[in-house]
Amino acid sequence: MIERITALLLSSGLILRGGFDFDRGEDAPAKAVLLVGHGGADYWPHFQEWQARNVGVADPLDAWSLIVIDRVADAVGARAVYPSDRPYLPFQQWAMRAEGLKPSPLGVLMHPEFGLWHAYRGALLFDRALVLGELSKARHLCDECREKPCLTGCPVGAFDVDGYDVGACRGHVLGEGVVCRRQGCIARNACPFDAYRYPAEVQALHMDALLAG
Ligand code: B12
Ligand code: SF4
Ligand code: SF4
Repeated sequence: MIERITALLLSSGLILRGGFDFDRGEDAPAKAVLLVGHGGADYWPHFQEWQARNVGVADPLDAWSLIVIDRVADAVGARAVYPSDRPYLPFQQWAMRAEGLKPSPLGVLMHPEFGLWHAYRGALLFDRALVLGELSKARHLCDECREKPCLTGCPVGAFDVDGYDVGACRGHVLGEGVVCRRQGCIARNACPFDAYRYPAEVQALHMDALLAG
């Protein structure tokens, strides 16, 4: 089934991002979950091609993700859920269990290959166990990073060791923060593990979503 899902996702640029069986007796929405997302911005040309044919659709990235991932869910007998579904589902906690990731000081999970440049577009919930096997521990790149430039990059100090000041960030991005608005978060872009960094136009779309939320 994993091969089937991988093949079904191929034409979207999205990939499977691991999964796990929920523990017996755990308060969980299903018996097992597989996460769908992207490392880097491989999905971008596929999404853009769809968007050109669907001008004016609200929340276009969410709308596109729903079409792609619902189709996969139907094909494999799963139920699809999404990061923006309310109440919010614990996508990052699931990702930590699915891929053995840990958070960066920015809150974004750090991936050993993709760095900070990855995200989740949906999840497939199964009413049966999948028995996926043991997870090997992922290398946590932040442990190897002495300077931690992500913590000093924000012009308004929205990120520090205590967390993320959403109000300060939004205020700057809506006001003087032209660089953040057009090229993405300066703090995130300061991370040296940037082989999969999203192009500026992709970062700008995510920033628009942040401002709208
Ligand atoms: C609400 C939300 C926001 C809010 C507020 C965040 C906050 N501090 O409360 C806003 C709109 C500000 C936001 C911003 C961003 N977000 Co956001 N956000 C969410 C959302 C929809 C819900 C979070 C939640 O409450 N979950 C419910 C709880 C129960 O789940 P959880 O797994 O336990 O939640 C964890 C997070 O809340 C995390 N956390 C705590 N503080 C912060 C701060 C930041 C910046 C992040 C990323 C996470 C984080 O700790 C919790 C415990 O593990 C999630 C999707 C989701 N469903 O989780 C995305 C999500 C966490 N966001 C994500 C991202 C990438 C971002 C941004 C970096 C980029 C963007 N989308 O523009 C920005 C960061 C700001 C910037 N300067 O660029 C990704 C993280 C992916 C990853 N690689 O880890 C997620 C998973 C969405 C996705 N599609 O993949 N976000
Ligand atoms: S700059 Fe260093 S500490 Fe910050 S996210 Fe990147 S690797 Fe982690
Ligand atoms: S988007 Fe700009 S203001 Fe917000 S945290 Fe990143 S660098 Fe700071």
